[in-house]
Amino acid sequence: MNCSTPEELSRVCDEFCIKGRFDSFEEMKQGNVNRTYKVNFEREDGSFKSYMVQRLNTYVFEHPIQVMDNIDLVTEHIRAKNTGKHALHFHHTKERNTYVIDECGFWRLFNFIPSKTYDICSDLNVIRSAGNAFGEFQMLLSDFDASLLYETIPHFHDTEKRYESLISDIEKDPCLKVQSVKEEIDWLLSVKDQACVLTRAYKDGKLPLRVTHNDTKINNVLFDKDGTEALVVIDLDTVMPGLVGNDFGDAIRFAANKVVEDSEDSDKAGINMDVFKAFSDGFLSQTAKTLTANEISTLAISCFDMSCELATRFLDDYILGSPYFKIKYAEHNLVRARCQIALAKDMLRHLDEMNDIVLSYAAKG
Ligand code: GN1
Ligand code: MG
Repeated sequence: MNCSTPEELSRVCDEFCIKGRFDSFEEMKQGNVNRTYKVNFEREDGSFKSYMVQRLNTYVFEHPIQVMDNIDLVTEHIRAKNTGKHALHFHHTKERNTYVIDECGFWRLFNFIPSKTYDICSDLNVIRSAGNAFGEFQMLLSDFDASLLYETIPHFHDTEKRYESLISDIEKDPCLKVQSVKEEIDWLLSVKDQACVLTRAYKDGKLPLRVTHNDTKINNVLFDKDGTEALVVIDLDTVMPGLVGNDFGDAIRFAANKVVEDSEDSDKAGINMDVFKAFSDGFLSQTAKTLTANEISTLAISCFDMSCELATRFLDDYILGSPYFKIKYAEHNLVRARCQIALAKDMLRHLDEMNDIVLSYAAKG
């Protein structure tokens, strides 16, 4: 059934009691798991208002109501702090639910915020602001009771478990792809110990759990229309207990890569050290005071670890026939994996330099 039709979207908006005439919609292509649409309504006074309608991927999020419960609690906590910043506003149905379930799946709706987002950006002020926004987000939740949160995707950033899944799927090889990706597999397995440093340090009791965002791609920060001021951190589906290195490392592997995440030019992938510096500056200006020495010492390696984790996930999904990440063509996940591997290799070459930068900004913060 085609769920990307004006009729279906208009029906969903109706359930959320949106007033006015459904005018038009467009699908937003950024996310790799959920489907997102901007819908435009004409109100009685002739003005237009837009909303974001999202169909949650229930293959990825098996308990979508728990996802919404988490978001409710987290946004409420942030709103109560009256930072004067934007907050995500989810609409309710007549039954006071923040979701609608129909034949197409699980829907939610939130206000559209006129804004600009970046997939890749060389403006260091923007990067610093993004670092600041993710650091601030974590600080706003530093007094939030983590035991109230569901673990929406168990073991989400457990890199060891991600490796275990890859290894077990290599053995099954359901789509007969393994032979063709031997080089990628061999490299990922050869760096397994280093890729799991962050996960191991946590399991050995050396790192505290915090409430983290867990999906800190720079396009999850909305900037104002000029593109300079960070307005709000979005995509709260994976807010869960986690490690500071998960947020820092994930942000760097996305924002500081010289090419986009799914670039076919993987030989051009690598870490842009200016972006690394600017993001570290912003992030640590917010968080340094609260971080332990162990946490600080794992930030640089966390970038390598998160790049390997994502490479493992993309490659695993490719081996399974891509049931998880949205793909635009058959080899898309393999291309993504190769790009993360090339980035990770370059990070290894810069690891000492990255560590020094982290230490210097941590000392300033
Ligand atoms: C997914 O859909 P999106 O872009 O928000 C994924 C992240 C990955 C990212 C890679 C729930 O995020 O973990 O880092 O793709 N989200 C989930 O681009 O798996
Ligand atoms: Mg996400």
